[in-house]
Amino acid sequence: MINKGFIFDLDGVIVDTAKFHYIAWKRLANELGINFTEEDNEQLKGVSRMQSLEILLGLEDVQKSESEKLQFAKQKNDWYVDLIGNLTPKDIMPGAEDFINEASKRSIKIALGSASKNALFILNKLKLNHLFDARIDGNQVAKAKPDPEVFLKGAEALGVPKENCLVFEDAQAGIEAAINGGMKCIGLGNTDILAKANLIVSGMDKITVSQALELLDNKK
Ligand code: B16
Ligand code: MG
Repeated sequence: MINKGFIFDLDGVIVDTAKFHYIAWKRLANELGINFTEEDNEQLKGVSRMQSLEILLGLEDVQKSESEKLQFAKQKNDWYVDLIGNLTPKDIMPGAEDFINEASKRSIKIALGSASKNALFILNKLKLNHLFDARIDGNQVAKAKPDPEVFLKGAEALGVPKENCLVFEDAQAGIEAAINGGMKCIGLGNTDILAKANLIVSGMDKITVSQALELLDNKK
């Protein structure tokens, strides 16, 4: 039997933490006098913490020193960690846990491929840690999405050739990372934003493992 792997992004695929990222960035933006909307927040999805800060400051061309930037990123993260402290398994997005369980039962290897440095903290809160054969997060990668590093490391950690791996992503930067790594991907969410994905669905409860495998096996 061919060795196959599914690689899951975390924020926006398994749990909706985007709202908490938004609250924390908005609080920082307010302190800095920067106008920051939910639409602006879309640009931060899947993007690393420091790059997110650069995008936020860039909205109004605000210049800060490197040490100030590190301090702002730490402050935002402290607020964010407070907000996600109450996550429980009830916050798992519909269908995600069942889908991963079913894939495991069918001997598909499961990896996490997240930009977040808080990924393991979140997985533990959701009590999902045990479902993953490999976990690659923002602490293990040097290059952020759309660079494919996080997914290539995921495939390598699973011991599955990258062409036999399927990525599940909610962010444009993540879809591009999968494509840049030569992997097929399923986009979760908005069809306009995720247009480059091989297939787009509105949530993990809208796709079956059989359909995902069909996409992976389709050599086109
Ligand atoms: P942290 P993902 C990403 O997670 C988020 O989508 C993105 O909004 C966030 O800036 C990034 O993680 C870094 O998160 O500040 O917790 O390290 O979607 O790749 O799972
Ligand atoms: Mg995401």
